[in-house]
Amino acid sequence: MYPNWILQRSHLTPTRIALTYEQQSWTFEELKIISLERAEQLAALGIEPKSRVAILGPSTPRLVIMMFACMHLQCEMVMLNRKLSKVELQYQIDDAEVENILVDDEDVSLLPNLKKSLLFSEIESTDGQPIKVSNEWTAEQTVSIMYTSGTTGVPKGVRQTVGNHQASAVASVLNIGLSEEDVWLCAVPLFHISGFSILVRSLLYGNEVKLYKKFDANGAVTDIADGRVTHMSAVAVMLQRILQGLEDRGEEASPKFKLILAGGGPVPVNYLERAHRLKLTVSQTYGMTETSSQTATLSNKDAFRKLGSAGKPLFFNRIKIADAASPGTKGEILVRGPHVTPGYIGRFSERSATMDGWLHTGDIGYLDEEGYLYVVDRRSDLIISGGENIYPAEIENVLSGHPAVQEAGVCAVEDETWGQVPAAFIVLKAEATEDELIDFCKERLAKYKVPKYFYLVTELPRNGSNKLMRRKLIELI
Ligand code: S0N
Ligand code: AMP
Ligand code: MG
Ligand code: MG
Ligand code: MG
Repeated sequence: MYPNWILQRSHLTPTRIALTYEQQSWTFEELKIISLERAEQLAALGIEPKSRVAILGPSTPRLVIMMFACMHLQCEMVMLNRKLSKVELQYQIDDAEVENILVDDEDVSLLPNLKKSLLFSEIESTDGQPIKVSNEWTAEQTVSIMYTSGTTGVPKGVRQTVGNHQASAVASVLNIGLSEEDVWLCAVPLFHISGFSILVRSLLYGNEVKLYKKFDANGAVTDIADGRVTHMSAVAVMLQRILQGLEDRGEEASPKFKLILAGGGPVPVNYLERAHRLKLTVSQTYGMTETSSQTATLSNKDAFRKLGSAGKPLFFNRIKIADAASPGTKGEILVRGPHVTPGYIGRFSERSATMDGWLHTGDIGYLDEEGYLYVVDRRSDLIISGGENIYPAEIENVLSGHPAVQEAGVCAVEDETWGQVPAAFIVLKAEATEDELIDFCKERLAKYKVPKYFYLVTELPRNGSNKLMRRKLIELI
């Protein structure tokens, strides 16, 4: 039996603080009451139980309540990334065949069309219709759907079920531990699993979430130095800004602060060393959308002894390196466990996410003699900029659509701020300026995907079978 997490948590610890945002807080019981009311309002507006809805909005309590309301209705929530272009959002909305789009008033202008959308303000001012909310869920039920691209550049909607999320949250706490005073700072987007998994953990553990509308290094440094929060999830660029902030202020992490869970891409070892000097525990984690967050996480006590490692697989999970006969051998990272997605929706719904029960991540890594995972290279050609994934093919597909472009190749360039940024190599067949190409990309791609560098070349490096060799592009600079 899987309980409705919101009802169960409110039943167990009604008066504990669940959520804090700016100067306001809500207990679990308050969140339950408001989210049930919101569910009745959604029902009155025709949102059917178990239907698929897309949700778009900044990280505020309004969004959290809307998500919880959808969870009461057992809807499948397609989490839309606010940074995407209208063209990219349109693709996801079409592919997911959502029945409704719920949008925060603040984000209306980000949406491609308004036909099926409902504003948060409309929902909030509607008279509710009584509904029967189930206090039991099933493991197989899809809670959330997040789009993630593949090597072809075509995004796939990944299902994250009740069973996936619950296994992930339980495995996390078996590694990290829990106390009643724990407060998790959420400054990563709720549309990513990095952020949404914080809400799930809060419901299962009964701990407070301090929510930021957007990442603010200054605020995070204060919260960490004062011990106002005990945990935080971050990507490398956020960690760098926090370290800089602590160093500039001459402060250290409070002894009450327990750890920063750092993931979504590699973390430079030098950040980990700086963190150690600032008494800031950083646990690297290896996880992804397809695994509803962490698969392996370094435990606090190993944080320095195994510097650079993403830790051991969490309790229910297994990690295997393809074709590795002995420790230290590099190969593709394969993952198995109850947190692994059952598969995709939309045009990829027929495709299984696993082979022989293993998720083939495409990432390259090795396990040391003690079974600690080291991730050495990411999945084929994937570019990670500030924790956001970019597949070269997404950009190449767009650029090839420009009338003056004969062909295009994209690869990663190391970047001081973002870790990596995309660079485009272009063979022109007619005249076009860089500004024209940038504008063309901006209309079709999220801003962080627009190449930071454009190089005009006479041909692209290809192998004998005419396949683009992206790793050779960098040599053309
Ligand atoms: C790093 C962030 C916060 C940077 O955003 P910031 O500073 O707020 O930027 P803006 O003010 O919005 O914009 C300013 C300019 O910067 C550009 N820009 C913004 N972000 C990027 C970017 N990523 N790359 C390149 N450029 C960027 C804007 O376009 C703007 O440009 P101008 O000035 O020209 O207009 C922000 O990027 C951020 O929030 N990143 C993190 C996203 C994230 O959470 N990723 C993780 C996704 N992966 C997963 O969820 C799986 C792993 C996972 O679950 C996990 C990950 C981390 C920790 C824990 C876990 C876990 O397992 O639980
Ligand atoms: P996403 O699809 O946004 O969930 O991103 C997951 C991808 O981020 C993984 O497949 C890896 O390529 C990369 N990644 C996550 N954690 C780490 C890590 N600790 N070290 C290196 N790369 C990572
Ligand atoms: Mg992805
Ligand atoms: Mg900023
Ligand atoms: Mg983002």
